[in-house]
Amino acid sequence: MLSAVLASGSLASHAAAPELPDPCPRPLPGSPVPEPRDLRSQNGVLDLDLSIRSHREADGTTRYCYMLPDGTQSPTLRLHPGDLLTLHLKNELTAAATAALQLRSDGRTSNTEAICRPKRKVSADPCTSGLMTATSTNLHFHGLTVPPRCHQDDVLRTSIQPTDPAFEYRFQVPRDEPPGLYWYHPHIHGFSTGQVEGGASGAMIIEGIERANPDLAGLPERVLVIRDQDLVNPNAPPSKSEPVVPKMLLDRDGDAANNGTGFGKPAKDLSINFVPVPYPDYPTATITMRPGERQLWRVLNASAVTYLNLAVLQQRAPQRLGVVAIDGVPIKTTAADSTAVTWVDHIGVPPGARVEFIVTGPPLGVPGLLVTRAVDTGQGGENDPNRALATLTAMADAPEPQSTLPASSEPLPASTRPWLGDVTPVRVRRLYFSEKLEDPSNPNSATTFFITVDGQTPAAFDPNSEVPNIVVKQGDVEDWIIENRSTELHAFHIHQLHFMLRDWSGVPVNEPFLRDTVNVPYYRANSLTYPSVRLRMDFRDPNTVGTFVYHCHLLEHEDGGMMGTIRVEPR
Ligand SMILES: [Cu+2]
Repeated sequence: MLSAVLASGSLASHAAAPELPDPCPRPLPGSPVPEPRDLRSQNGVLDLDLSIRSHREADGTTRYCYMLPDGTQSPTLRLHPGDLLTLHLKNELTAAATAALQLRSDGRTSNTEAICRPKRKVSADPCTSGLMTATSTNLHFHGLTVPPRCHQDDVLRTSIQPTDPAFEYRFQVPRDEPPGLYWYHPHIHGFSTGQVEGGASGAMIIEGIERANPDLAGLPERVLVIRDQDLVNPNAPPSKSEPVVPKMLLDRDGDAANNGTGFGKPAKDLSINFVPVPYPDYPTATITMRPGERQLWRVLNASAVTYLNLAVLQQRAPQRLGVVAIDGVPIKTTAADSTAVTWVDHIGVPPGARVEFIVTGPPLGVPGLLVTRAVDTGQGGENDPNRALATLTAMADAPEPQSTLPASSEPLPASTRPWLGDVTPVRVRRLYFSEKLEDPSNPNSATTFFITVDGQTPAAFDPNSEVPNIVVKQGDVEDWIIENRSTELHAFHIHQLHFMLRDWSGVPVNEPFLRDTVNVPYYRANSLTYPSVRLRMDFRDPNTVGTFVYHCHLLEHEDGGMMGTIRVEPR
């Protein structure tokens, strides 16, 4: 090193400080879709060190990166049911970078919550401090039925500061956890949007989906994480190839509002495995496949606020997608119907949700396209227009994805509990989503977001409250009817458990799989009733004992108060 310096001349000639390498490097638009690194459990244990870093970009946005010690970002954590996860999370967030959360270069705040400090005694203990600042962080393991306790999956009190040593997460994946796609992300109330939009998220796979569905044995598998982020070109007009749309309005969160046409400026840009696909021209990322090859695509919508409606096109014609699992839970098979594949030509994925489906590679010379179709989020919702994400190109020598499902294995043991749909609920509860403008005459004034148990007074989530909104006995199964009294779509999510969608606005659906996140349709000003979903909630698992949260998975709404607490008491 010294000889290199001497050879290049005098040290005094280095006037400017050397450029530091970008601590959160990301691929360029149009890049091949990279696969996240797989970290697999060995002998029943997956042990890793992970750091979270922040980096302020020239445009004023802040990136958040989960990093392994070697600089790999957002690895996929792969464990089998019954395996132990030990994860040491080091908070390396910097105040200078996160200051960008408060004010962007275009003058808008990208995270409207001020720094909140709980009134109760502040403790330095990361298990109890509950601190909510832009440099606080923690982890939620979305979808897993792991106890809501510190070091496992608690987000109400657990808060790790940059001054803390690496914090250990340590839990066993339940032996009966359904095999499928789960994920991890930070969950500090008031700051979830900024951290998740900045890129703090990663996939988790509970192995063995081919044991639930033998049709999948031997298939190459590809993990696709779709994230959203602030617009790269916020002031650009829409592409000339698009139909002309009404003048852009902003919604209550300051994002481009739904204009009802399926076109125009989106609320957020999307990326696919961190390859950005920015408005207005949507330069696609690229995926190569062998012609006609079947692959299992495991798709996570890790967006903070963007709904997806995925389709694969060939020459504009939608291709059949064989859906095998939603939210980590394989579609239920019975003896009479052993091939649990539901064929669709598009599939909706709310923020936080996952979908796993079989895709067939296009023939040689026929280009394919992965797109998200427009989602009608309601008059008060964000604009989620039609846009392309990735081109699919058939190549005879395309490299295979890095992971392939085992060619054969033992079928999963039958569940020890009756199917949720066959259990009679012990009670019915009613909840509703609603919003309140600070100035009712100004649709752009600040909005408070509520999720309220019917009969209680609507109140934004209060981190200081020790009184849960709902108390349940472990072992019970309940039906929850969740209404939407606002004019925008919301996505109901509850930690620690899955539920079954029974009715969709009064129409029975009785889905043969479970979810942990579901859309609740929006209210139209002229309708006589509020739209609702009816969910069968499963508190039978002893791991659900404790206090945890349910909320809207549009994180701007969650940060804005749309969250409540539930305590599951031991039987
Ligand atoms: Cu919402």
